[in-house]
Amino acid sequence: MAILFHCPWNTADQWLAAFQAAMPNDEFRIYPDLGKVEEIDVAMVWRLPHGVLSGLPNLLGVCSLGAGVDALLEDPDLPRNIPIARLVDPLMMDRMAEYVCAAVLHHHLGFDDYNEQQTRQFWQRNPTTDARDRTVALLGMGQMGQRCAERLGALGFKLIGWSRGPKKIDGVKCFHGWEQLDGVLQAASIVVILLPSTKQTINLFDRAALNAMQKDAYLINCSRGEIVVEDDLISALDSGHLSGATLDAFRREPLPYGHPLWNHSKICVTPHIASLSAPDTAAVILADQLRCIRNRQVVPRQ
Ligand code: OXD
Repeated sequence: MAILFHCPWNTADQWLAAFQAAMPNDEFRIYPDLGKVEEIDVAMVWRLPHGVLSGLPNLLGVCSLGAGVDALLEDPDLPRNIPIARLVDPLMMDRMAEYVCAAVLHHHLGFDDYNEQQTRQFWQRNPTTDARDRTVALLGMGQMGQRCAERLGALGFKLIGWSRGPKKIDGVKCFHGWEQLDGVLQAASIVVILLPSTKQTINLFDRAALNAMQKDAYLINCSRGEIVVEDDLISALDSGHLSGATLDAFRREPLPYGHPLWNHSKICVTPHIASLSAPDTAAVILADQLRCIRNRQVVPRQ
C-alpha cells in the first residue's frame, strides 16, 4: 500500500515531512513518480492534474490538502463511489475568522480613507459608525462561517447569515434558500462570501446581485474567485454603487500581472491567504482520515 502525494505549493517539503512524521509506516509516492500504480490505495493531494486518479485501480479514497474539494470534483474522470475527504481543521477556521475580522475592521474603521489622506498628509477625523449599528452578512454558514460569526459577534457587529438550508446559530439572524438571498444582500453594509464553488454559486455575484447590495456596501470574497464576475464588480465600484472590496480569491490565480484588479483604488488584493492549511495539524487529521478510509469507515467531520 502506498499514498499518492501532490502538493504544488512552495511548502511541499514541509508537508511531506509532516506527513512522514504523522504516518511513519506509510510510503509516499510523489506525483508524477507513481511507481506501481496498483499499490496506491489513497491519494493526499491538492490540484492534481485531471485523469491521474482514474489510473489508480485500487484507490480507496482521496484526501484534500485544503478545505475545498472543487478542483477534485471538476476532474471528469474522478473515480465514483470512493470517499473524497475535505480538510476540516480548527486552525484553518481560526485563520479564516482572523482574515474576515481584519477585512471587516479595515473597512469599518475607514482605514482606506485614512491611507489616502496620509498620501496627502491630511489630518481629518471622518464620521464613524459603531459596530452595533453595522450589519455584516456572512454567506455560507458552515464551520468557517460559524467561527467568523463568533469572532465578529464578540466585536459587537450585528450578524445575518445565509445558507442553502435552514440553520440556527446563536447571535446570528439566519436566512436560507435562494429566494432569501437578495433580502440578505439588501440588509447588510458588509457582505462576506464564504460559499463553496458549485454550479449554483459560480458567477453568483454578477451585476444583478451586486446591484441588490446596499449603496456603499463593501464586499469581501475569501472563498473562490469564480463566484464573483470581476468585470461587474469593477463596474459596481466605478459607478459608486459599492464602496470597496477585499478579494482573496480570483478567477485566475496567481492574479496575472497587469490585471485591472491589481491597481483598482477601491480594491484590496491578498494572494489567497485566508485560511491557509497548516502541514502539522493537517497531517494529524489526514492520518485519521487514512485510517478510516482503509478500514472502510465513514471519514469523520471534525
Ligand atoms: C482551501 C483553500 O480550499 O485554501 O483550503 O482555498
